[in-house]
Amino acid sequence: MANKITVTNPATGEILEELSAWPSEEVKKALYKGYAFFPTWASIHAHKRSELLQHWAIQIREHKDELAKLMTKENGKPLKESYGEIEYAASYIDWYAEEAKRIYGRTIPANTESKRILVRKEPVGLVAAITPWNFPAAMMTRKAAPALASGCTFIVKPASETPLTGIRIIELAHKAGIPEDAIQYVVGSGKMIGALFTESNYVRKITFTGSTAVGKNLIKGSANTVKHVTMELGGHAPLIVAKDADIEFAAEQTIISKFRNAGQTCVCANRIIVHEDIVDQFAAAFVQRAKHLTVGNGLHDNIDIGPIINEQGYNKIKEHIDDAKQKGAKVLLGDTFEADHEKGYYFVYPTILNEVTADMTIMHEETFGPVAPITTFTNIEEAVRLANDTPFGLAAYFFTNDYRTGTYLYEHLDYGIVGWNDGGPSAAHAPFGGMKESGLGREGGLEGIEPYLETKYVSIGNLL
Ligand code: TXE
Repeated sequence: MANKITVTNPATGEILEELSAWPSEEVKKALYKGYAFFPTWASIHAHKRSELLQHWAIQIREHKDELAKLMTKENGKPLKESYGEIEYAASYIDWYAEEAKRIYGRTIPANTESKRILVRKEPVGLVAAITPWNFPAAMMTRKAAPALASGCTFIVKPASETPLTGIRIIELAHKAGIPEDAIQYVVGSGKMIGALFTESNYVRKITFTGSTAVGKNLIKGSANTVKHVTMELGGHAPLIVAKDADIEFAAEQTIISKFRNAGQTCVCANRIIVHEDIVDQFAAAFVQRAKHLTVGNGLHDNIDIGPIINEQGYNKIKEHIDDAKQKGAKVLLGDTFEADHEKGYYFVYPTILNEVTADMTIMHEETFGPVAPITTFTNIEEAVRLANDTPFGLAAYFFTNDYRTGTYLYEHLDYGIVGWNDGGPSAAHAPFGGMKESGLGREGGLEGIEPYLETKYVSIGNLL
């Protein structure tokens, strides 16, 4: 039913909860509340806001067992990854609790004795966020924490597949003492709520993580009221293994980058580009590790790869594998599935494809699944050409122990995040985000608070 959001466990198909989608009048009321409360929240001094954020992080950590289980139930990821994400989510709050106290202005020397010029940083206003299902906690806190830290009020629509973790985290914000109108959630379809958010004059900023197609719509929708936008969209990460790389280390890191969250991450390695002289050695080391990865219900012990989020995601993964096989790719591992369309669960075993070529869909579209396509290069310029041959520009990885090759690569890769001998570079204290069609703006680090601030210049005259 359109007015119900049915949350299921993707590992079993079991219904976890049915939430009522909010009628548009309720969503509008919530937007008004956030708008009306903004001046109050913005005027609370920075040290107090910082303290409230710290209490929120404490609440999240105190409830980590409950939150991690809830996340694994609704998203499917292995419990150990859910625990990791809860800590990662709290780390954004830690970071922005500190940054709240470091929002500085400037004074500019005037060109006459009778004037003074000040530059102030002020919060933009009510921020509306739309978050995805692949990281139900961290994608929310990395938007909410800088918003609240800077003095903005915040409202979020969590992904319909995984709203429960996000809702619980917001309840914990209230429990920590953050006023209810400063941070709110709404429940409903992305399309309906997205339109209400973009049309609303109360909202000054939209922040979104999700598909490039939806991101483009939100940018268009925001144009009418000239809202600020931060967009963290799809990726198609290349992972280059140079001839001189430590092959065992590169294989180990590729496992982390590729198979975390069943390959359903925007930064996961999607195109593995290996020097032709070492491809057999690398592929053997990679397969050797991948074949030990266990697949199953993330709540069970020792599971490495959980289910795919839904049938749509599963079908896309299958199509990419079938297309690659038809066009001549060799299956080194996997191409194995366990699905029950009636019950509604979908598992894909780690799959490694070799001899992948540029004409295959998997080389052009984000697969969002545990599938690793391998292709080769002959010289480093060709590796860069292959890596940059995409409209996306989120994350790229390379493995080399040669500093000249490494320097050439990080200078020439058109990506917002580059991992050199590092398959997992994300951190709350670093600016995360993409170039080209992977997005606008950065989240995390010093850069992550700027998009929530306006710059006001005050010129004071007649002082003599
Ligand atoms: O994304 P959507 P989906 C990519 C990935 C994946 C594909 C589709 O390739 O296979 O997108 O996933 C809300 N207006 N990523 O369909 O639809 C939706 O309710 C406003 C990459 O799940 O973009 C959810 O809250 N909002 C990505 C959020 O948008 C709308 C993470 C994301 O869902 C909307 C997720 C609309 N018209 C998918 N339609 C990443 N960057 O990590 C949906 N939504």
